[in-house]
Amino acid sequence: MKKFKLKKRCGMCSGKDFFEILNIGEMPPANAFLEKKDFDKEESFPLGVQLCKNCKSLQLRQVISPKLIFQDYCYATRASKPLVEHFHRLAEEIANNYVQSSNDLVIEIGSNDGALLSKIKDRCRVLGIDPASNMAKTAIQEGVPTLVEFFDTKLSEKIKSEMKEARVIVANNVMAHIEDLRDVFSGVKKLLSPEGKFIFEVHWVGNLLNEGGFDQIYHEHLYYHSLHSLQVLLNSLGMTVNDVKLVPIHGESIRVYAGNSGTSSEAVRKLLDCEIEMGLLDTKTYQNFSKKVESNKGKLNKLLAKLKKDGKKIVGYGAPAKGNTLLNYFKIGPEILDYITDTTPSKQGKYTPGTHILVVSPEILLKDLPDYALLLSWNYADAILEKEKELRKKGLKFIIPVPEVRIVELCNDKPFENLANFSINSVAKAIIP
Ligand code: JHZ
Ligand code: ZN
Repeated sequence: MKKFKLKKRCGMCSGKDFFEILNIGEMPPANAFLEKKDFDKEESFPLGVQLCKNCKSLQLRQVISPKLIFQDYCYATRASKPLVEHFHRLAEEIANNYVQSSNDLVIEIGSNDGALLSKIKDRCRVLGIDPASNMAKTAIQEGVPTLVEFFDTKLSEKIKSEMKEARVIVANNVMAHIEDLRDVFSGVKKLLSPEGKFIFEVHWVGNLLNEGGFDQIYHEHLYYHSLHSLQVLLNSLGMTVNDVKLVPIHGESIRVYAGNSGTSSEAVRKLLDCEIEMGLLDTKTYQNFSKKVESNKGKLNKLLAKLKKDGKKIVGYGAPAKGNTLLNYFKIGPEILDYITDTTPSKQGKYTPGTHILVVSPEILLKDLPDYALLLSWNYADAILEKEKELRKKGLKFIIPVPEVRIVELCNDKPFENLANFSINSVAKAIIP
């Protein structure tokens, strides 16, 4: 099996000319948490993003074999309560708006531990598809039939012959991960009924550029999509983007509703206009983004160095995949962070890829009471700050690295009870040395 290759052509338009945007350097796959005994076997691969000169799609320069990354996968949807709630809301929407009879089929590509489908499995036929056998096992235990496979056109034909057409195909946080997106979209088109809906969420490149969420760049994410780039591909296959929503998950994602029929809504036109206004089709916007990342790196490293010099104890909070881009690129290791807490059982007791910081269960925080927690799962900041108010009352301060480096502490004049719906800014106090 060839582990890694450099891309020669753009996967969206087949263009051959690129601008280099950001070079992260070498790092291991972001979800390859490892045991101490495996440190010397760890493999790193180059990581950098480029912009296609022709279609302006932001993409990785290199592709790691998907088998290497996804067959044994440690990311579990169920470990993040806000994410589960988000998918449960989507499951409700699908059941209420699209499922008409218990014989209708809802398929999920990249179904992970089955968190979404388990919510609608009693209302229609469901089928999960995911190459990670460990995650599929959990899904099956939860009553979600799951095929341990990579989805492609060939598999879509097999499913169609055995189960008939799908009323809904849902795919969240996987369309950035697939090199041959044309083949996958073609498979979706074939498998979807004429009035069926293809509903998928991807992290939005507008958020990456605007909010500086550069840590979304890692080997799993081959593309950083805009609605423009997705629409060109879907239209070229005879599909229509019927509707779109910006959803506040992973920073900001776009949820696309596409189909084999119908027209495009006003929201589609508005988001396309907004992408043009934001400069998402303009090379300069991407070059400015890489400067912003460098400045963020300087600020965070300076802050952490100062806190360490002052004798403060700092830990990491959350060990998301994106956190490993930040830690590796900013060169933050165990000399800065004593450990990182994470709710995912399969990450606990292991070490972060590349930087080798121990991941432990969050219970340790109450006993240990560090001074600062670097919030690597910044996308759930509001929920986490609310959840950890006892710790914050005891003096733990959170450092939020994205989009701007900020320290968040409780303001004395704010009663803790009123924090349920606060936004980060309402209690944030920036102390940048
Ligand atoms: P989270 C994943 O990336 C992986 P990650 C994937 N490649 C992808 O495309 C993106 O999503 C979009 C922990 N946690 O969801 C659980 C706590 O410890 O931001 C998770 O390990 N305490 C498919 O990994 C991590 O943080 C908490 O209270 O960047 C969050 O990972 C909460 C809420 C989470 O995705
Ligand atoms: Zn292109």
